[in-house]
Amino acid sequence: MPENNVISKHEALNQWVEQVKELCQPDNVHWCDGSEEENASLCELMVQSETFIRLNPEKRPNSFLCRSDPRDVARVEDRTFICSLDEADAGPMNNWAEPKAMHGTLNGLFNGCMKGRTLYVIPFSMGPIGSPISQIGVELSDSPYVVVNMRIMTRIGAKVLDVLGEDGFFVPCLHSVGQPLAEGQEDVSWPCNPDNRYIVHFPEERSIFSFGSGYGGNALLGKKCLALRIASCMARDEGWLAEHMLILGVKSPAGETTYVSAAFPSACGKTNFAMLIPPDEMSDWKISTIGDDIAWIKPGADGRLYAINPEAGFFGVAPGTSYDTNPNAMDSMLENAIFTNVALTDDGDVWWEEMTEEPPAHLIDWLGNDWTPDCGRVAAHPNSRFTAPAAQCPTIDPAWEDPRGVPISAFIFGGRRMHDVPLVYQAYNWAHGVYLGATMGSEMTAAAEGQLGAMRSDPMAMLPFCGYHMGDYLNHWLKLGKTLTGQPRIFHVNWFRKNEEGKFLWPGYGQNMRVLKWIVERSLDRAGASETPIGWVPSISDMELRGLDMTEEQWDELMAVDPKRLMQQTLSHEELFMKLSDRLPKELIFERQSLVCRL
Ligand code: O2Y
Ligand code: MN
Repeated sequence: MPENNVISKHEALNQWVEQVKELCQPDNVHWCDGSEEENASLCELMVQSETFIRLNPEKRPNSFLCRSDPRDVARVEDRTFICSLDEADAGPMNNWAEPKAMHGTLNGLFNGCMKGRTLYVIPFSMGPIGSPISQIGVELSDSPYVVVNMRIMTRIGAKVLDVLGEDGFFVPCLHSVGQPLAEGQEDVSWPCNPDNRYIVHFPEERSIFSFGSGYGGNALLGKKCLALRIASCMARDEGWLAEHMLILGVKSPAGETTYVSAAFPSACGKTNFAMLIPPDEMSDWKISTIGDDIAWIKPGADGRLYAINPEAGFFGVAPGTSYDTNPNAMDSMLENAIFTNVALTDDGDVWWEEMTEEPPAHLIDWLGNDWTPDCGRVAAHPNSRFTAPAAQCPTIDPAWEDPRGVPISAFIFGGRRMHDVPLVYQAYNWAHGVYLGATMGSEMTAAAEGQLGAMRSDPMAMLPFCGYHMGDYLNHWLKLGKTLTGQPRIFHVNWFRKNEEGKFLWPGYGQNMRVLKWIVERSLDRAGASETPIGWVPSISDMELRGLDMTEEQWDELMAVDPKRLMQQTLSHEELFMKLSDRLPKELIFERQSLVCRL
């Protein structure tokens, strides 16, 4: 590792690093400066240890493939804990453990857990360095894979320590793969401890501990742990929003950019939507990307909401991503990218399902085995990922690092719903919009746990990511809305409706631009709509459908609402409402009653 001059003047941080060193007993401590040289040296170290495979530099410069332990391939919701002082504050949707007892458990686990390894100190900023909306974290990790991924996903290094100064606030994040090495013991390529995983948040302390996993959201602690679970608690206490939302800009032919933020449950195409390319007939409209997963949103002095993307990269699902579905994502990962659990081609590049129409004749699959198209197995793991710098995205918005954030004109909620839910509709007002967000959900895909096709209720796509009681969270949304003079309009979309033959009624992808245009124009009071029991809906004449081969009958089928079925659906929210009943805002019960009456 190259020598560096990273020196922290922050007494509390230095003391904490000393304490962790005593407890975890690493062989070395390295303070990360975030430099190119440091990154190159860590990548080379991982090539030597066979954690990384260097990809063909002519095809994919400065990029690496990594294969995880097959037992460590995704977030682990059942091992994720919110340790609030009062169990009731964690709410019924989170796993809770008593904080003192959990600290005891963690102390036992972390004791000596870094023997034979290096402890990396990773100061990171969520959001542009120095923005008033940004937050600083420091992750202590024994995984070099975490360092190089955090370097893409956040802003790391000495410049963060400069902002932190002598007494700035930071969120301490302690991570270990949980596999110490005895004297002389050889390491494995992906150390982890799958039988002993703990992803733990202490909301009052604003601290995070993660043990036993090296993968994604379990280990890159700036993402789901800090930017959503801990930040949602900060946002509640300080009057802002930390949301599982993409942010995009829509530039009209007149050159006016309107920003919208959208929440979809995990694996519902957020990255594709954030980088959408309009269809040919609408090529005078442009989409720009601020972020694909998380939004931090604060009220401005003018009564509007302003959003930043706290992240600096994309940790996107690889399978299904292609030059057909998302050319901008494909271009974002042309170089300086890390691929986890995808397949390796014979010429040293990567491949995954649906990347190309024809699969290569031979691959090495995500488990390191030979693979051929007829072998009956997938080549890439369904949750395999690319880590790519946001700055490499061709549609990245010029204001994506503006420390003030961008003004939000509309919120969009959506899910994967095969039946009943129309393509798009607009809430009557803020409280109705919060009700739509609260009651949103998705039908489970094969990749998700649970019964195929069953509805999973996922309020505002925050079910796995809200660091406190969901009833309090919805109340926070309602309260915040009342303070705004420039409330964003709220919409619900469903790209996934099917007809009786099981065929999609809407083409999706770039064609979603047509829906976005209506949403943006409604937000600016420039588009028509009809009032219906569910909200404002576009008539066929309100939508730009030029070039899309869609008949009036097909449009009606796409937008149809069967009052009986909708009533059933509305009543099925009872389960969620009962779960939250002790803290469910009365306004939402009122919204439900009003909907029932309208139906
Ligand atoms: O499986 C993981 O650890 C990644 S989960 C993830 C990654 C990027 C963006 N969103 C998600 C999610 O689960 O919502
Ligand atoms: Mn996500």
